[in-house]
Amino acid sequence: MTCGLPYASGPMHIGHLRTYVPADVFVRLLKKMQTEVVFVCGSDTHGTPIVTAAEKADVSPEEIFQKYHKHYLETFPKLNIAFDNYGTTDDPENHHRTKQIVQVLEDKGYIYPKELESPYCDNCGRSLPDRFVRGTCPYCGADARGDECDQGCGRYLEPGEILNPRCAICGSPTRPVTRTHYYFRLTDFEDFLNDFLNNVDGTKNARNYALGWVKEGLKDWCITRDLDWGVDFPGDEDLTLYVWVDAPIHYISSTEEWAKGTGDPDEWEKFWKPGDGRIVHYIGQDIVYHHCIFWPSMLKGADYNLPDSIVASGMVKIEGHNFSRSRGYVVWIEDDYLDQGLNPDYLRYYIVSHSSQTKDLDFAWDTFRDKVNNELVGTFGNFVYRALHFTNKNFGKIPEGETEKRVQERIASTIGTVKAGVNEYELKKVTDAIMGLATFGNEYFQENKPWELAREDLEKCGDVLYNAVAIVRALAILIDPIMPSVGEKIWEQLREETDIHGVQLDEATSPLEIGHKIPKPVPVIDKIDDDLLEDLRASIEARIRDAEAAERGEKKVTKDIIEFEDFQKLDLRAGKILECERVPKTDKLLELKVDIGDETRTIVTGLADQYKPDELKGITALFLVNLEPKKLAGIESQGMIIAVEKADEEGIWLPVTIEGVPPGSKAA
Ligand code: B3M
Ligand code: ZN
Repeated sequence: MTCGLPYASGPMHIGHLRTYVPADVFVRLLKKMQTEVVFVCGSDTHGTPIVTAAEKADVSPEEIFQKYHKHYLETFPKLNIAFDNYGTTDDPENHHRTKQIVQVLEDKGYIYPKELESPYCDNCGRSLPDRFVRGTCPYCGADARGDECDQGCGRYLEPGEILNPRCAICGSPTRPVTRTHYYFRLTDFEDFLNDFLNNVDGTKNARNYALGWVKEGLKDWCITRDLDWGVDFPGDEDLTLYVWVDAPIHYISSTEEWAKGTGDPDEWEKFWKPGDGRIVHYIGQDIVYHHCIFWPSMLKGADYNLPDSIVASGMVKIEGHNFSRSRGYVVWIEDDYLDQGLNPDYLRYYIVSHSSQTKDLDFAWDTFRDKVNNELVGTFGNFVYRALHFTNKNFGKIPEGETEKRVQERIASTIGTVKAGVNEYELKKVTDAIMGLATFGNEYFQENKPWELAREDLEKCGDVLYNAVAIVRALAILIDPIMPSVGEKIWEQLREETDIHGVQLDEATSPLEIGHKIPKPVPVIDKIDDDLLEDLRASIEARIRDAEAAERGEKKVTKDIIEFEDFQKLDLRAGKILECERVPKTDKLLELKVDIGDETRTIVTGLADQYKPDELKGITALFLVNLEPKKLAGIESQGMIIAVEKADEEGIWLPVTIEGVPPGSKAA
């Protein structure tokens, strides 16, 4: 069982969880259905997504991926997402496995060299693979990135295919350069893919899109890039492999890493070498092409086991809008959710219960509150609490009783529906069935009125509560894969001694142990506080407003919060301008000699269009004196004058003057 690998180039957001949460729930359910599962994933560390992020942050690709790899490694467990192995595509195992597979493909004649004309930016002095280039999609006309029509039809684009290419970094038009690249004979696999796709299990969206692409006709696939960062192409050390070659191969090498930990390093083969092992891929809808076209062909060509199922999840919307980091329609898992003290299991429940696997998932904070407060607290938590509370109050233990036929049948049919949901990769069916059982429990309780029976017929009361506790116990087992912390809490209140995560679904129909102690219960789910919800909504609204303003070219209303410690790093001082002269051959620059107390600094400022040198000479103003020195028109500026831009007159700057203060006086 695998999940699409997150690029280790930015923090986790709700878009990631659209795949990881259902996948984790699915694994936990399979484990409760007597299936041996190994769940692997890892950070995607190669390709232009990492290189562009590293350049933006002015660090090495290694530094950026290590930072975010650590973030993912630490954050998944906080969401109760439990991989059996989580590595990186830069691990030695992955370099090794990738080279092995490419070598086999090469030996079998599936790889050949061909001249490719691809864009080069003279301004940046580099060739422009994948995300380094933008242009027009040749299929739908939308603005697209080099290897993917990300804003239009979503198609994978081959290098050289994009029209009107421009450099994504500096915007310059590009020049075509020719170089030998290496191609994978994808066209040899058309018949195979037709057959494979017609038989692969999983969701229809994956299969049908992919069949459509095969029908349109495939092109051979360029698998090398003119990029320093990645897995070296074995045939030409100046080239690296396209990230989509080594990324899915990590599914295999991550399983190898897992196998090493089990003490039997060959264990991975039982999944990946042809045999009885079944491979299930959970992916986002935007990477169907890579998983349904490239990947099975590579596996087939190199004699590995083929995927049994490909499950593609729909995309995420935020408050009704398409998910977009740049437009502010995003929920960051750490800042917006975990750091707010919200229980990860409530988000897990939202994701799997709100919409079906292949549909878009709309996340809205109001819906979140309603789902938690009504479904989880009102229906589920309320029943569990009432059943345990009445049992504890009247008996303190599980009373004499027997499961009624209709209760037994209802629990059994719920288990049946849950299993059907698993087989159909439709977890909404699973949560609907579980909530249905909780509703049944509430109705059973209301009908039988144990609070009246407690006075009138204690034996009958015991019988009813026995049945109610049987439903509670079943609910604990069933909810555990979706909300592990809630399953654990109920288990604890039932004073069960086993580990609930190991309990099989079928055990939900076992008879109860009469006389087993039932302590005073505590609610297993907490309501979402209205004030917190207001804060969350307000923060997302502010983010969207800022993003809209930025799009219109306006400045943010307020800037991001900085730590006090960061503020303290600023050395702000009164400085007296001793000399002031125009910098020759420039329109705006003035060169100042500034007395800052213990020394005289040269500071260059861009105020010449507003002040004559004489107007500034002699004044005392506020200066930042520990700013990194910077050369302006050949003169090193060793600080910055602080000035304010008038709110009503754009471009009019007034130095912050502090007359009468001795130079060197510090501001804080
Ligand atoms: N790293 C992330 C994405 O395109 C990409 C997935 C790789 S899965 C082998 O969603
Ligand atoms: Zn397109």
